[in-house]
Amino acid sequence: MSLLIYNIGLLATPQGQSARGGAAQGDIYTLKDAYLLIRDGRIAAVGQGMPRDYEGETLDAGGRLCTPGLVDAHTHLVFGGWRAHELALKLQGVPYLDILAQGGGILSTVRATRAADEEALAEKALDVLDGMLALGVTSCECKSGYGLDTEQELKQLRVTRTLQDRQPMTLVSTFMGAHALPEEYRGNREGYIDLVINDMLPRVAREGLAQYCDVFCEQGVFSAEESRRILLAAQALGLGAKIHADEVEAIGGSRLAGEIGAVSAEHLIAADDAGIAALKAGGVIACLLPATSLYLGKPFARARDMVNAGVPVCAATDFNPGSCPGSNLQLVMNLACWQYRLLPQEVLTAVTLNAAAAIGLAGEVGTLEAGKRADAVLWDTDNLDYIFYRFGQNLAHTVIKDGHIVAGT
Ligand code: IZC
Ligand code: ZN
Repeated sequence: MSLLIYNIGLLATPQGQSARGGAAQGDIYTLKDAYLLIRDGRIAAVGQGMPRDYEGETLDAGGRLCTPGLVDAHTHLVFGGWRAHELALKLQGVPYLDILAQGGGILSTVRATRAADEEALAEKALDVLDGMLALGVTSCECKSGYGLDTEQELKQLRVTRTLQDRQPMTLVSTFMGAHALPEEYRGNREGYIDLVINDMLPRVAREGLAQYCDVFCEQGVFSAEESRRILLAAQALGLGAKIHADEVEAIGGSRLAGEIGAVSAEHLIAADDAGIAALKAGGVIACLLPATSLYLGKPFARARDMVNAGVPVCAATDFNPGSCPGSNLQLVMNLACWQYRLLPQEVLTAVTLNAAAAIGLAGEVGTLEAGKRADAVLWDTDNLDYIFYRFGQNLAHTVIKDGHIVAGT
């Protein structure tokens, strides 16, 4: 099986198999009048003009821009219900953490997720994945965290596993049992942390249901010390560590991420200089979620300072029913330019190579280079700036996953 995509007006891609920070984050390789030769779902060659003696299927790119397939490194994809009933409260100024403390927010989604069967959860998630694919997203991370007991967390993770066989996108699964304290453990924090560490984590690891473990390290949710215990236990079982850090309050999450060598730290809205230095020292990728800042009416993370400090920055949607009920990574790309003041080249790396690295896929996807999986997007333009300049409609023309056209024409 081969496919030659030719007449690419501009091919633009980061290069390499690991996250890029500092000046290297904006280092994009470009090639005009390019082709992409695909064999058996992988990139066989990238070149200019036409390859010699090619016989096989072809696709005329029509002079369009071609980039790597996008990677969404942070979603809470699988859940029951929505939280539209909280909209009026939010508009009246009730803070996200107050709604949670009153038994709403995440806990509302926990009730709806527990009540849903696996097929209903899967169909709902498939619908979202379809929309993401059409926008050019070819790999995606999915967190659990709406079960909050062993069977229900495993149920959510099993749904994610079945989704891999039901649609083309590459999925990476993250266990997030420490997303909130469930209502039945109110007044018994230790009991729940013990359940996460001694019951959930070993089962998740044994059944191979997740590659990463994430914790919501936040005022009133899990403290830095509790997060440390959970993430160290996860690492001891071979899972990579991720942490929701400094989303609302800086309570030590970014410092902890650096100390334990987390793969990524998420949000970082409130991260200070010491937090940024800790990320740099620990080789942690900053996974920033600007659509959540927009939706919560919060400040935007200090992305420019992070890039300048040499921290590799990734940008993702945070798709979830509470703080970001939208899954449009193209909007995130636009926000990353205008709210973070990152350049198009830096943002392209943030949503491809650095995002791939944040979910352990940098050897496989995230760049257009020989040997990698053939995940690419042809855009409705011939230049890179355009896809960061326009916003509000889908600019992807054709989406290619593992060498197959999966969306567009
Ligand atoms: O359902 O509110 N921040 N977890 C931490 C979320 C947002 C998801 C949610
Ligand atoms: Zn999140």
